[in-house]
Formats: sequence, C-alpha cells, structure tokens
Amino acid sequence: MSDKDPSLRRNAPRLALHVPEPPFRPGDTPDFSALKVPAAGVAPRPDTNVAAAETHALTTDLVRVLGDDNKAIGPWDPKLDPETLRKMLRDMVTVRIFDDRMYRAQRQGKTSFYMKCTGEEAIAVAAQTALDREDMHFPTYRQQGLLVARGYPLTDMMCQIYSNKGDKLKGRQLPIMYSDKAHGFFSISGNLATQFPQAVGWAMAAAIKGDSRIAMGWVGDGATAEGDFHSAMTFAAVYNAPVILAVVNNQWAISSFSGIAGAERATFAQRAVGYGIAGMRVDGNDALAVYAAVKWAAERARSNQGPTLIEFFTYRAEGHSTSDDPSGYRPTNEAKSWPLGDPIERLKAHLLAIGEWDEERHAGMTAECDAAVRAAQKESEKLGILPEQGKDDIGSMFDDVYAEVPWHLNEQREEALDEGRD
Ligand SMILES: Cc1ncc(C[n+]2csc(CCOP(=O)(O)OP(=O)(O)O)c2C)c(N)n1
Ligand SMILES: [Mg+2]
Repeated sequence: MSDKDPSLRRNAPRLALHVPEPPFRPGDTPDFSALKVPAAGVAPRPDTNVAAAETHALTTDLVRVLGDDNKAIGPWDPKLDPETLRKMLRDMVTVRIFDDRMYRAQRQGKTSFYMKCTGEEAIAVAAQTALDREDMHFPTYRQQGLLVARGYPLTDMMCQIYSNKGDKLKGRQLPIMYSDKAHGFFSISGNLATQFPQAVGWAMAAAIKGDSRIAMGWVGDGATAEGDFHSAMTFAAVYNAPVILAVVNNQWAISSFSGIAGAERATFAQRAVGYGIAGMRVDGNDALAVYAAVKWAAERARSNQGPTLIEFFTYRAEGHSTSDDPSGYRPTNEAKSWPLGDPIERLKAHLLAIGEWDEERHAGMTAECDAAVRAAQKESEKLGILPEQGKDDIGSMFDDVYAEVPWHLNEQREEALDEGRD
C-alpha cells in the first residue's frame, strides 16, 4: 500500500464483511440444543380480522399444535375430524413412497432428474387440505403434495417425469415441473421466485374480477433472496391482495445454508413486519399447525383482510435433487438430529394417541399407497421412459406456440424433419 492510500491515514477500524457459515460441516456432530423450540399450544391465536401488526409477535414465535404427548393442544388446534387426519396421513405417506420410487427410477436411468420433499410432506398436504379445491397455487418444485392432496392422477405425474407419450406437457418442461390449471396448480418455473409475484398478480386479478378464489404463493428460504420476493411483498401489501405467501424454510438452498439468505439476522416471517402485512412462523413438521395457519390466512384473505406471510420451519431431510450429494457440505446425520421430528411419524403418533389408528391399519394403509404408486408406475412406463423418447416427434416443438406459425418457423420445422429422416 502506498502512503497515498487513504485508509492508512485514518485511525479507524478496518472494514470487514461477515460471510455466514453453517454451524456444522461434514464430520461435525450436529447440535441443535441452542434452537429455541417453544412448547405446543403456547402461541396465541389472534382473530383473523386483527390489524397486521397484532400478528407480528408470531413472526419470532413458532405455532405448534402437537405436544410431546402427541395430543393437540392450544388455540391453534384445528379440531379436525379423524377422517381428515387419516386422509392427510395417507397423502403424506403416498408422497413419500412416490418420491422414493421416482428417485429410484432416476437412478435406474428412466428419467434425467427428480426432486424429493422428504421431511416436508406435511406442509403441502396440510396446506392444500386447508384450502378450497378452486384456490390457485403458485408452487415451487417441492410441493408435489399439493397435487397428491388434490387427487391428481399419479400416472399423469409420472408421465410428466418420464416425458413420455402420456406427458400432457409434451416433454417441454423439466421432469417434475408439473402444470395443471384444472387442479389449480400453476406451471412450475425453474427460475426461482418468479411464481411469488405471479401469485400476488393472480390474487389481485381475482379481486378485480370480483372472484371469491384466493391464491397461495410458495417460495424456498434461499429464493427469498431474489428481488421477486420483495416485489411480491410490496404489491401484496399495497393492494391488500387476497393471497397467502408461504416461505418453506427447510434451511438449505442446495449447498447454501439459510444464513446466506438472511436467516442469521431475522426469521423469514419477520419480513412481513417491514411490509406491514400479517405474518407468522409455524412448525412445518406439525401437520395440524400447518393446517391451522393456512386456514387462518385463508379466512383473512377471503374476508378482504389482506395477505399473510407464513414461514414454515422445517428441514430438508435429503439431497436437493438427484444431482446433489449433501454429504459434501453437511453432516450426514443432521436430519436425524433435527428436533422437530418427522412429519409422518408425528401425525401417525397423534392418531394413535387419540385412539383413531393402530399399527395394523397403518401397515395396511402403507401397503395400499405402495400398491397405488407401483400400479401408476407400471401404467406410465407403458407409455415410455425418458431414454426411449426419440426424435420421432421433433416437429411438435413448434406446436402450441403461435396461433399461426410464421413462415420461417415452418421452414425450420421442415428442415428439422428432413434432418430427422436422414
Ligand atoms: C433465479 C435462479 N437462481 C438460481 C437457481 C439455481 N437453484 C435452483 S434451486 C436452488 C436452491 C433454492 O433453495 P430454496 O429456495 O431454499 O428452495 P429448496 O430447494 O430448499 O426447496 C438454486 C440456487 C435457479 N433455478 N434460479
Ligand atoms: Mg430451502
């Protein structure tokens, strides 16, 4: 450094940046004892028509319903009938089995890519159970539970994953990037967070049209660092849009831990405070808490009280995708040490605790889900698996894009078809 360097002439501390590092790396023993986990039943439940600021204490709290005794407790207990609880459990088990089979299908070379949601099944399944059939989701790639809970055919999901002849999207989307308007499931985009402002825009349009349906937008903890997250929050706040904005904080964004997106400074739910909208933080592995929070936010949106930001606190129990190997960046036993447990085990334990379930029924139900997934796989594989998809239909890539195909694209189609024939 030269004498002319101004920093040498200043008697001031040297500036430095903080680069967040995850607390545990491979080889470390994960220790979550510093994590504050409030007891179930303690968080207050404000009326759905309160001023947004009255919810803000919930943004640093954790709404939990299932207690250590596996019973439901406190004002957030949604008091669901056993039939609904069993349906949620079945859907969550189906999602897990589906994920396992599709993961294996990828490893067997039947498709190029898959993403599991292991450990996060309660979030999508319970959220959908709390909403109406007609409400519109703007999901990420980790909410397959929404489709399962809405009764979307498993075969159709698999055909999309295999990009085969039964794929309604004709192989134009990456595997698992489903789209189905009739099932209120907006096309998944690989560009993170784009769906967040779209959810708000759809909700605003619903209000402008005098509709009664609401929208739910989904984003991961990592993707909250995108500008789109903030645009969505601004529009939702300004226009009091009838939308539920969900942040699924599974603590990882591929190999980046949530601190890189700001989690060391504030909870993701606390971002609601700065925008003046309602917000809360919820135990994402507690299906009853997820259901109750979404029901609350839906009632608020439907009665024109405005948007709600909900952070679902969870843990991504497996790799980001089939292209990822988490053992390179976090301890392999971290998921097992995670104190909020497994969402399926917790809901099952609740049903057992209230005398509405037994091990035999659970085994029977699991076998039924397994059979349904296997049957769907067999059915979809009859229509092809990814490596079998040839160039036979190459001309179709120009279909469904223009009402009238421009002449130069017609020319290109002919050329492509000629090449394909060579
Ligand atoms: C705009 C954009 N940036 C980066 C990526 C690459 N990418 C895909 S998924 C992902 C991690 C997202 O993490 P998070 O939002 O926490 O969601 P999660 O995968 O944990 O569900 C990244 C960085 C992308 N698809 N789009
Ligand atoms: Mg994440």
